[in-house]
Amino acid sequence: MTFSITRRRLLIGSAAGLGTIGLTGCDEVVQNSNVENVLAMAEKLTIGSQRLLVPKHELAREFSEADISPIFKPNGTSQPDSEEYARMMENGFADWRLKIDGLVERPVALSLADLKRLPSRTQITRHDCVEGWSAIGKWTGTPLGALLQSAGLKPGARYAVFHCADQLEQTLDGSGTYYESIDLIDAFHPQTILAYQLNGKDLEVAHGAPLRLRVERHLGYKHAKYLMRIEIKDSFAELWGGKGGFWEDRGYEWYAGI
Ligand SMILES: Nc1nc2c(c(=O)[nH]1)N[C@H]1C(S)=C(S)[C@@H](COP(=O)(O)O)O[C@H]1N2
Ligand SMILES: [Mo]
Repeated sequence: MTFSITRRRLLIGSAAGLGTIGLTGCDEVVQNSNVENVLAMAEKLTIGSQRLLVPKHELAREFSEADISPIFKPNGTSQPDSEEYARMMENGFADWRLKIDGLVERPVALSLADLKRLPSRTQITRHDCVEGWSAIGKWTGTPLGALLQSAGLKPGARYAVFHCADQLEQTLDGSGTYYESIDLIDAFHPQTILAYQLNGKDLEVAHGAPLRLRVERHLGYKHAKYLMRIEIKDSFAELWGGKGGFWEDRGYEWYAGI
């Protein structure tokens, strides 16, 4: 059962290749000292006031099919306006690739079909936007932890940065591009998934097609849509406004725990 898998078990055994991603059998893989270092660092991150209040792997509430909202309001970008995105959309995202790079042993570029072949998780959760609305939806996607485990974290890895396809603000230097970041504790949380389905259907463009982050226990703006690249970093201080996200650079909290 997925819930019983601890972060330690997920982190140990990063030597596995993509084909062998599975949420069992980690114990058979030789322990990797780099990964143990990462674990030690990640442990330190728990020393935040919110983290002392919320056990790190406590699950967000999950609902039943009957609770699913009839309408899930799209918010923020409802369609990235770049030509590149339009071209990918036209052929059903067959040419889209999710890059995972930065502080990883094995950078990868995954197609939607690759992601769909991997073990998935489905969860019915409530999305809370700071603008004052909520909606319950059923999300299906690939657990992020398993992907990072497969890519292999390098020493110094502390954050996953999500680069999106949309520019929410048109600026010449690209600083208006939507991006987000989470720490490794949230990256390895069992409900943190890269979702390609909402309510049993491929994601609509308005909800972030072809892939968006679900990081339950966090406010809506952390759930980056239109994912293009996940960059593993030791710090986000040098990136754009330095606060770890498009909205964070404009004053929102980085740790948007609910
Ligand atoms: N790339 C991108 N991701 C984004 C946004 C956005 O504008 N661009 N808006 C955020 C906000 S504020 C919310 S509430 C949710 C909305 O998700 P939805 O459109 O599926 O309802 O996406 C978040 N992720
Ligand atoms: Mo939001």
